[in-house]
Amino acid sequence: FEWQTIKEYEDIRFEFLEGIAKITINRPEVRNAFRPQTVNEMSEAMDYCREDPDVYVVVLTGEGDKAFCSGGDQNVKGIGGYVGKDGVPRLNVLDLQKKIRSLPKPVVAMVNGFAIGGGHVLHVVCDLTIASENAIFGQTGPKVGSFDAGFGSSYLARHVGQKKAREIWFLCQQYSAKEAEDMGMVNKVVPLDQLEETTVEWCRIMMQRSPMALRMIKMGLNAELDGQAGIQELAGNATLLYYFTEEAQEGKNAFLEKRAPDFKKFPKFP
Ligand code: 2NE
Repeated sequence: FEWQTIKEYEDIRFEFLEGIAKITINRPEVRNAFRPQTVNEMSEAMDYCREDPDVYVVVLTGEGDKAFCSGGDQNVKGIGGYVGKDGVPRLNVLDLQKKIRSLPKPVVAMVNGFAIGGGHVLHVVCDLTIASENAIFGQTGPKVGSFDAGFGSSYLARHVGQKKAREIWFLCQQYSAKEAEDMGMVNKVVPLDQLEETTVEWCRIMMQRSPMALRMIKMGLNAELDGQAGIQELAGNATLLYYFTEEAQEGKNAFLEKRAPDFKKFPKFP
């Protein structure tokens, strides 16, 4: 595939192909672990994907054939979080998780190797996961002095069930792609040399579907789990659709024309 660079970054590659934006964590020397800068760059790329009408689907992956992402970069873990160039400890990956979840377009994790720790959580929060046969999944938090009791646990439990989620976190063992698929946290497993081809094929299929329908389904599935924040997002999308109606336009026009609105003429569906 001939991916075109959207923007040059230090820690990630950000590329485009036929409506698909691909974000590749590009730190293979640390198994694609993220530092605050990596997360900031991914966040900016996600914002671009949200705003650009030419982007239909986002793919998240890691450079090389060894790792998708190995979580937070332990070399820069300070007290209170991961320390960036500004010297401030942060856990800014939590904001990125929320961005992936609320992006009104499908996000696909293309897992090409280890998805471990915070890297495992990143695939969990993506809408779909396609993995290569060599991919390995797992949590390490309780082994290395960390944990993610947010999406990394509760949303994971929605995929694999409470017992398995507790096993994954309490034992910190590694699981093959096949085991991850059997548990329900991976959609499809393919040989490594077919990973990108399959991912692009799935993206092309989704791009033939109605973007608004996919958007509403994503928001509805989120809303069931996300409480008031989830309802707020689903409601925002309902408002967006309402603005398309003549009924909504009548309200605004009446205000601007300094007259009483006439809502009686609009149909009331059963
Ligand atoms: C990923 C894994 C299983 C790979 O193992 P292997 O045997 O294939 O590679 P190796 O030799 O362990 O790693 C290769 C190089 O990458 C570095 C290693 O230190 C090593 O460096 P050199 O010895 O070649 O210099 N590396 C790998 N992962 C790194 C990391 N996360 N940070 C810094 N350097 C890393 C194996 O490497 C592994 O288990 N890695 C650690 C996974 C881990 O514990 N991640 C942090 C979990 S906590 C977290 O991510 C988190 C959270 O819990 C809550 C909020 C936010 C983040």
